[in-house]
Amino acid sequence: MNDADCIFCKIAAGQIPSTKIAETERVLAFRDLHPKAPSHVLVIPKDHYANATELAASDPALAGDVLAAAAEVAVAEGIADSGWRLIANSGPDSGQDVFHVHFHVLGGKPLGPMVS
Ligand code: D5M
Repeated sequence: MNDADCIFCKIAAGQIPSTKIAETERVLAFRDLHPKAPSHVLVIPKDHYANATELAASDPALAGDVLAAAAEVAVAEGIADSGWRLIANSGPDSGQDVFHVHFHVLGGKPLGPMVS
């Protein structure tokens, strides 16, 4: 499942470069282009789902794989013990900019309040 106009589909297909952190058959983790913390990694399913609502409803097993990958990224980034944040903006009020579901793994400094 793929969307020809989707930038994260293109990253998953290797058509646009990214700094990969981890990859499995169905999941990819790569560094955010505009990091908001010392560690800022995006974890995506390679298949196209617009947001977390759609992913969870369509393929809960894949949603679990993405969560497990995010936790592995936190370990690999050395932030599992100090603390890290997992965010999936989903839908208009969230400020989601890229409409291919992605989970932000953030850490490496005290992150402050979650919602401003
Ligand atoms: O977050 C979308 C995030 O996607 C935002 O933090 C920038 C990031 N982004 C956009 N294009 C790229 C590329 N090409 N590589 C890496 N990261 C990228 P949202 O939750 O939708 O607001």
